[in-house]
Amino acid sequence: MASDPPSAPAPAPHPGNGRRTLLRALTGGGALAALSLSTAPRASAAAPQAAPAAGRAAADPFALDRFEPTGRVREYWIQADSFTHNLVPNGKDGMTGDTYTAGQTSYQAVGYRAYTPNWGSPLPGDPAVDGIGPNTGIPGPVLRGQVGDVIRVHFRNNDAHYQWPHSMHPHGVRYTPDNDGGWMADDAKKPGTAVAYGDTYTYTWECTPGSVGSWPYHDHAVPETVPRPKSGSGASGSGAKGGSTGGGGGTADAAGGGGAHGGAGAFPGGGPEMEVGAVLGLFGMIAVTDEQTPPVDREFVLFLHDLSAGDAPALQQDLSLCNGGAFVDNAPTFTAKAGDRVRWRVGTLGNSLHVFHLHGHRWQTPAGWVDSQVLGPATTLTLEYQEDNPGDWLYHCHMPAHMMRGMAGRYVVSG
Ligand SMILES: [Cu+2]
Repeated sequence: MASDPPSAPAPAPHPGNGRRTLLRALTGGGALAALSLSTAPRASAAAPQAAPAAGRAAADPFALDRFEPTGRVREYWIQADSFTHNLVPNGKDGMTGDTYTAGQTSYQAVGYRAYTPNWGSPLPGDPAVDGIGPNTGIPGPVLRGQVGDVIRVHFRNNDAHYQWPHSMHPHGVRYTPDNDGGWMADDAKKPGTAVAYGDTYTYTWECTPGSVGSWPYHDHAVPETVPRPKSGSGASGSGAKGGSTGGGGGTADAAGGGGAHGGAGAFPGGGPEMEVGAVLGLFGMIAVTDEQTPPVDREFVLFLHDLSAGDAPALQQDLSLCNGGAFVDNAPTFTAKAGDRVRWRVGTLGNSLHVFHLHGHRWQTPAGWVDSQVLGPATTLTLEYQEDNPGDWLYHCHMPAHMMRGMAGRYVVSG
């Protein structure tokens, strides 16, 4: 919960074809700085009057990414909760017609939820463009700040099921080592890196000019091993569609190669794993804006991630997920209407490359207009456009195996 309501977005005029527009749809903040440098000549040619990016370091990679505080503190009370989660709640793959029982697609999840102060009670979902989102746990609440703001997260570990230590590690914002949340065996007592079940920790993160964009946050605590069923179960049984666990089958994933813990390809599982909490659901989005961030009518947060029967033995097969849902109508259905200014914040986690593809729409990048973009693990894509194409559209990962395992959803635009 933000102690200061987000101030009204400064209605800076949309900079048309200027440099900033060209930079709007880049992957991540780090990539933004690098790419902006390489594309500056073209952008300058298109808009010679374009002013330097006020408040951001994008134009000059050696410029100081200085934190100049606004005095605003965005305060959140976040809890890691464990719960039973069904990845296919309607029991059906809306694209192929295949059906599933709840027992085949449910597992013990852990997710971040936002609470009232002192973790009193869960906040209601807030789908507004400056809201926290559904707050159902996967993904966690959207944490928001403007340049110069401090994001202060009061974290409590309430993972009653696994009772593992957890943490919160942010990307994109500025933080000191005590606010990093990344556990290392050679400094195992480092504050905030392994918050025990029942314990709390407060993280302080700063929103610098270089923080503008979309960034993941996720569990980065001690490696843990998912408990196995006592006797052989059908968890990675034969015939599971697209299955890659059990050490046998190959996978169509370009990013294969894992396998350190006995699982094949993109889906590990079977031994101690760093970030297994994030695999099971402990992740969310940080959204940082500045005066140049265009106001929008609709904003969608989408995570492309996956879950294997190796990491969630109750599953019948590996699933590829959108915000904790597999297959059309289980993955989120996003809605807009013609004329809306729309922003997507797309993030990824896991071991695979994903290709975010949106039917019926295009967005601008330094390389030109696109309708698909490749994302590696823990990278993000922030894209904006004005909606002009009513219809019942698909969004999906364009890696065919991922789409078949569930990484597809609807985007419905009314006229
Ligand atoms: Cu994919």
